[in-house]
Amino acid sequence: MTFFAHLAFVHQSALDPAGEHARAIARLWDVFLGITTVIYVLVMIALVVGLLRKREGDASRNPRSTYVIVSIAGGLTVVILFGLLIASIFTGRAIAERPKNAIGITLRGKQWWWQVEYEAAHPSNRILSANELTIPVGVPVTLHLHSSDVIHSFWVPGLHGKRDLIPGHDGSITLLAEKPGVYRGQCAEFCGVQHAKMALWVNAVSPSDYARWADAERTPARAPQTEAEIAGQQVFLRAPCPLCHAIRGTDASGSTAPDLTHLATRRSLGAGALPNTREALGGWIVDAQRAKPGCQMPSINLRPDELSALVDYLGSLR
Ligand code: HEC
Ligand SMILES: [Cu+2]
Repeated sequence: MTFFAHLAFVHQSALDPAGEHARAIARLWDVFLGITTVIYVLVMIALVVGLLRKREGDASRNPRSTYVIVSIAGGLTVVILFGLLIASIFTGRAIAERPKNAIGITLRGKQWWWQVEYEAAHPSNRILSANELTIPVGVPVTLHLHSSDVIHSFWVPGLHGKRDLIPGHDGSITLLAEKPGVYRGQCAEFCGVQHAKMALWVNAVSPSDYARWADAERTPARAPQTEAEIAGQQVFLRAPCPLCHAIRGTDASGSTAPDLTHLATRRSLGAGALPNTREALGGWIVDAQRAKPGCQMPSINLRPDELSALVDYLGSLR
């Protein structure tokens, strides 16, 4: 990856809000930063003035006026801290709203990736994916958070604050994207050796693009077309891959690993471990343990011709 492509791949910022909730949090941050900056500057000025006076041996001030100044400063501190407390409470309220008729998505934290399941009344309308969410702009989306193993924490700073995923405990968080864009996030609670490689992305798109995306995502995997793709599908089904992975429309229905039905539409492999390119995909399959040591996918031995066909096949799963 070039430097700038890499920068785009890893960029995320809580100071660049694009969601209603993130905006409320960023505003609170601005208030805190503004007020504490003014206080810091005033304290530094007072310190310098005090030091200069002391050096000049100014003994003319009486202890009484010092007492008054300290009392006023103490009183102001209480008032300001109280004001900041109130501002925090209001922000907490603003971001705690749970709108009805939100799109529901179940998000499961796993060591070390995110399983994404769009809820639907009929099972065949469910969308299964990994490490990437697509949501419509202006529509609330409620994520139901679960963990399959240890505590993880969902954090997409452009859209909202953090929310933990705790085993045996149902949590939720509602996102509302205000403008189209790609918002990166990551696990924000140490969850084991590959915690740092547990990123996710939220693609916010227009409602019509969202509907188109959801239709495409619901359809089973594209059938292999070329000779290489057909051979690659055979490799996939004969190798141990289906034990863990599903590709809807084939016999592969493993459920402990990312659903690969539309793998080629994702931007990363291994929750941000690698960009989703042909070379990286080949490298990941034969040696996932090198790209993400300790991850739950074994490195798999394949002949070069098998690997090439398999990568052709997986690369065609748009
Ligand atoms: C023992 C279970 C297991 C087997 C067998 C297995 N995988 Fe995986 N695979 C995983 C897990 C778990 C992950 C997620 C790892 C992570 O991101 O930490 C994964 C991730 C992947 C990814 C990245 C998906 C994404 O969206 O990030 C691809 C592609 C993949 N596997 C392909 C394969 C292929 C091809 C085979 C067979 C040659 C295979 N896997 C065999 C468990 C398995
Ligand atoms: Cu983590």
